[in-house]
Amino acid sequence: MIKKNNSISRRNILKLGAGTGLFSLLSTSVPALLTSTIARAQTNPTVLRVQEVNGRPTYNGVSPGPSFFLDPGDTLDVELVNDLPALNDDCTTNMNSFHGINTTNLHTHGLHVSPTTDSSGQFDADNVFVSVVPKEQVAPCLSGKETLRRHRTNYRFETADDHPSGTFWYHAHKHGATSRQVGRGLAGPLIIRDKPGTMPDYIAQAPEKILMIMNRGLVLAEPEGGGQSSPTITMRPGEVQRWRIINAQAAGETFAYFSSNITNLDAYQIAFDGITLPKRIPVEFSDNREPWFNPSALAPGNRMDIIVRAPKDSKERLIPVGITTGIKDLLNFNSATENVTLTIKIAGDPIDAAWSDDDALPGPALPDFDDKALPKRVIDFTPNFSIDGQKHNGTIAHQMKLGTEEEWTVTNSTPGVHAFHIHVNPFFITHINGVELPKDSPLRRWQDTIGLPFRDGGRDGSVTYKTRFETFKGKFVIHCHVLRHEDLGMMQTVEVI
Ligand SMILES: [Cu+2]
Repeated sequence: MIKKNNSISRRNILKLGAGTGLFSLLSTSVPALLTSTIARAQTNPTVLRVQEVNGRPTYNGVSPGPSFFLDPGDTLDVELVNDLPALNDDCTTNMNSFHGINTTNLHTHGLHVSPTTDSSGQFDADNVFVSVVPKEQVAPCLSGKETLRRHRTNYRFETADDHPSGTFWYHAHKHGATSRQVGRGLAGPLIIRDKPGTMPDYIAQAPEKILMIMNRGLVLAEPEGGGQSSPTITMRPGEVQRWRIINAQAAGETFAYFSSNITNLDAYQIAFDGITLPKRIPVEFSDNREPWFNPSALAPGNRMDIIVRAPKDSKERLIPVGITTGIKDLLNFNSATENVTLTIKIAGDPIDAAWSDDDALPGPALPDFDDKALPKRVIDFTPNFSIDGQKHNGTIAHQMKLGTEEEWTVTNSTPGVHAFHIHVNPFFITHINGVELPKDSPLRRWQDTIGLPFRDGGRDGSVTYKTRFETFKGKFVIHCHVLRHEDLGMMQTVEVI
């Protein structure tokens, strides 16, 4: 259920799976199994029921889960029901091991919402310390730092009227089970629509596709949930489309970057991690630089919106797009990468879709930082899946004051690759490896997740950013979004006071 905050009309609109009009160009051949699960999902869209299908967890029988479409200011109500079989595997003395694999919860990745409860205090919000155990679970054996919910819980995510519009996502975030559950499919898109009149017409009018890079490959997400792997997207010559791309992988060091040459296709990045850029930048489909230097590479957790235009004078043809995932091959660690493919099919009569040669975009709708020095804080990603030398233990590692601005440097003193993610508040990147990014660098932007350069040549890798802790007090987490690393201990509790 989604409703407006402070709505005089008390409008109470179901938006889950709405917007099918936008997706009318989607594939025509939906398998019978998928059709029946769509129908089931629509009968009670406020519920996300975690249930096994063919031995894998799903939301309402499908993976990815149904898409949520919100406007800024909307409240999203979700009842999460854990219908997985009871497993009494929680009783571990080591919380930084794979455990509690049928216990789950819900995280709204990238949203600026409360990390504790809703404003009334009655409902859970973006609180990853909540653990929803299966109905018949006898011995949850929680660590003492978690809040037990039996079988189900009600979440209420309240966004503000000025919440950034963009591509976000939701996924399970139960420590010890995150990589397994997300990797097996407990993830779905969460879109906050642009306010009318903010985006240039050629973007506002473009049909949209949501693409999720998942363990099973690249998936064209259906609004009702589920979707086609290795999809073909059909475009008429001259057609303009907006693609919202979510890197939801939880396998290995799951970076993703475009690796194919595409000729004659206009493609521009217009948003990153759900935050609109001040100007569009061309997508370099053949850019194979390291992910932290490649503006179109996606660390696990990152999202990118691109606007694409098929060539006007094109004959009917197929354009394969390779998306290479896994960073090890790129770095010559001698391990396999997979190629996740997308095919663009140019077909049909030409269309003269709205377009612009003006690169200007409305920008992030977040205040800039000025050049004044800010209090500094260093977070170090350390060996053996630890942060600041400690594995996750539930104690508060850092406290920040509400309403303050800080400069953080996140270092990586390991030779491995990690992806830093912080909940609730995004950050504005200013330096990579201690070198300030030029003012016009496409890497100088807002993100909520970033790949960390590794320790190399005797020097730690690092990323420096400015951030502000706004609106919400409470405990939340920073962690590695290589989710296996998070489960094994690479997570810290922090608190805004
Ligand atoms: Cu990591």
